Amino acid sequence: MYKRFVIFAFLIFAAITLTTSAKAAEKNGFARLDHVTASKALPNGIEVRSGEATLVVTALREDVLRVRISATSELGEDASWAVLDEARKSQVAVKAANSEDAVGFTTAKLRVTIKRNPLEMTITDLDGHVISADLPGRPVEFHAGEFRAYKTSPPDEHYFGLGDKPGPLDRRNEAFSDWNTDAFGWQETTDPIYKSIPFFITFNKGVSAGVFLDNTWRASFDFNKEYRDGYSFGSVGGALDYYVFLGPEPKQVVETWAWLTGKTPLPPMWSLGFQQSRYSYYPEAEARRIASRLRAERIPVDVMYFDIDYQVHNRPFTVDAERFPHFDQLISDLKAQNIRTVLITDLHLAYLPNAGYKPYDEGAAGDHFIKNADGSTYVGVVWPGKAVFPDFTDKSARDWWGTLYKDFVSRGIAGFWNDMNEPAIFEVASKTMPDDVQHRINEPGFAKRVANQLEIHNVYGMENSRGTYEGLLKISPDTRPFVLTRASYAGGQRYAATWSGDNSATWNHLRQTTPQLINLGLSGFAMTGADVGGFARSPQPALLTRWLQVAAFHPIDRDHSANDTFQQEPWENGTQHDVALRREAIEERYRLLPYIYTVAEEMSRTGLPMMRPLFLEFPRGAADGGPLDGTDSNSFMLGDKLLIADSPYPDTPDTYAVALPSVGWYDYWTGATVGASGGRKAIDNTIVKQEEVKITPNPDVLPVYVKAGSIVPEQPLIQSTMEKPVGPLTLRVYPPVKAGGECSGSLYLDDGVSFAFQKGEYLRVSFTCSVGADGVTVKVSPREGKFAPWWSEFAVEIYGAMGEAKSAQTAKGALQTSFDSEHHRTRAVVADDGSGMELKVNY
Ligand code: MIG
Repeated sequence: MYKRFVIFAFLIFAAITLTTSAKAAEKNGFARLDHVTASKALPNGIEVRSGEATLVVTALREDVLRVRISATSELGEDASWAVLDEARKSQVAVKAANSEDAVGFTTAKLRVTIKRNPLEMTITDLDGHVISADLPGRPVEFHAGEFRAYKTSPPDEHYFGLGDKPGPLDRRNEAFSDWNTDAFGWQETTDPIYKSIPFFITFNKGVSAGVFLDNTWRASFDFNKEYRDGYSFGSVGGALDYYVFLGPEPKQVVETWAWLTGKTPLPPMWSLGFQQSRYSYYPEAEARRIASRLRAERIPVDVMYFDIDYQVHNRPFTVDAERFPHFDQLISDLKAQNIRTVLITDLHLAYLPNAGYKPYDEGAAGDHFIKNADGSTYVGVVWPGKAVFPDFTDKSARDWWGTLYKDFVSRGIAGFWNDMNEPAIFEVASKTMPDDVQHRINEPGFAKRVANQLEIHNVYGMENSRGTYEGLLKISPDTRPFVLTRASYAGGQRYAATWSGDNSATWNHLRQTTPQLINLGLSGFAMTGADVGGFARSPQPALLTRWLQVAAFHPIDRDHSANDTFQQEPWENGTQHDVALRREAIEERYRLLPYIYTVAEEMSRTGLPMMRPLFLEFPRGAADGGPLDGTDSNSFMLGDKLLIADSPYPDTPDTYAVALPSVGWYDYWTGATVGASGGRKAIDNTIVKQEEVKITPNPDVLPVYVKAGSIVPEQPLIQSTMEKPVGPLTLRVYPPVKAGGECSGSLYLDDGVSFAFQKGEYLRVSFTCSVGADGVTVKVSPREGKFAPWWSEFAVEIYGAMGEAKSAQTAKGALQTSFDSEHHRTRAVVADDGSGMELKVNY
């Protein structure tokens, strides 16, 4: 009894000692940067001390600043999972600007002023526009590793980004935290969900800036909740390391974000086709039934997905031979039907020692799995039951993971899907790994060390998708990989496309896709989609129809549904009329592929998202200086020419107003001019005032507009990108509404799958048009690049035509034209020999 008491007393003593030392650490970890105690000019910035604490601001470019703050005299390791080395190591010389009250510096574009007492940092452009300013009275504070920075927030400032966090497009009046979470059934108010992208864009009367907190720990953002006139960001650990960069154009901010963290690579063209998925297509006969039905229904499609049930007991990198006795034959038969396959390959490898399961055996032999604090291998329960997890922050584990794809690639699988990589763990309240599991950091540019889950969690999914992407590149160096990931971190666009996870089959979720995919694109992730029709539950026929109509204009168009729902392929659950509308929507996407692919190429070159908010194209489009995309907007742009304007209340028949920037617009379907051009009324629309069209919802027609002054390339209908279109390349010409207005377009094309485009095997053409007193002139530039087109003629369609053209000619002579009064267009077919052409149509 006495002995037991002694042991008990000792345990209590030990516990008290531990808590006291933790308290001491907390006390030591306290710092407040409230006044400048010393400062030192640096060639590329400034170093400031506030007691023990340190603040270093450096200029990476004239318009890009990095701010690093620490509670001590040490800034800590300079490494990043997100920011490219080249960008992080860039620097420009600055000019010190010190006064009695303040220290700071200027670059050619920005001014940094750090008031001495109280310490307050303000960043402005050289005209004095405030880009970022510390909130008075709220200096940066550290408490035992936690920190928070507060900034002023003018009432007319708006915030965008942070990835696909649910809620309205504008982040103002919302607070968020970053902790990658398997959020099945998430709703509009759910936070966090799968991804952590701690980057946002400020927008203030057309002046934009970017703010990026490069912190992988559980970070959080508060916009105007704690302080109506302030926003703040902080984290529970890691470094206070953030970047502030000036637009002023929002497009420049997005491009600079791409400079910092990389661009979405040019995707394989087939990934822009229609994708049919479900949890899950099995057995083999069911997969064949779906493929054949898609073809029989003449629903264009490029991809079918195989979800977890193709595997043996959900063990990644296996194929269930009972369900799929002729798996290889199936893959090649699908290919013969012009359908590629994407396989899910989750990261949780089955814990199966001595069972001949190669991923486990190899991973164990190579010591590639995550460990517990005591050094044993961490085992968590997921789909395969007990599972082990590759240590993706260890380059050798990542490289090994990449080799697991060899077999599937050689069997003809086109793409891979990394799900559950938050990482999701079953049977535990936290839904993820314990905080103290050990991740090895073994990565060029990083100090070799062990980090716990709290630090690595948010970046784990991104490194999983990186392992897949880089592995695929090694296996087939001349094939563009397609990887779809659920979890990621800032910069993850370099490795994978993404989707918004387990949404629901409700009208509100359809509505949510607009702000979610827009914010993802603004956050760097441009190749995105949402489960079309909704994942959880089953859509009403009208919802599935409208969702397929809208998603035809999303970067990724993938119909996917959960295992306990009704079948959700386009022919299911609807009348013949519904099915016809769904088919037409997908067909239109395939006709538009030349434009969509051109937009994708622009994305890969510039970092601009494919799907865009209106304010990105028209930052000064609204009369009050705010973003055009108001809280009740459900509009988005695909590239810079098409505007998709579904109702903000898509389940009601209520008439709604769409704000069209006053540049002139055409109805995509009818060709009629609308809005500011003051022309004819579109079929369903009544012009209310210059900038506004009123739309009465019509289930048959998704409102789509084309910006006046656009030339949009389209192709004849195909059923898959593996088919060559037959016929001319159509150039839809939408003349500017005012004479002398701009009019342009372009086309990019290549083989769609390889990297040959990097060696000149591509084709680029640009188009212009001009409106004169007597007609319209359309010019096509000579072809650039070595890639041979599938067409030999252009079908030029000039919209806005009021009647038959008087004549038409190119340098080679006169041409026949035809007039389509229903679509208000003149059509002429012109041979294309690659040398360019000029067509004049006289009215
Ligand atoms: O726990 O693989 O978000 O798209 O169909 C569910 C089955 C696991 C979640 C994914 C979903 C996928 C499903 N997965």
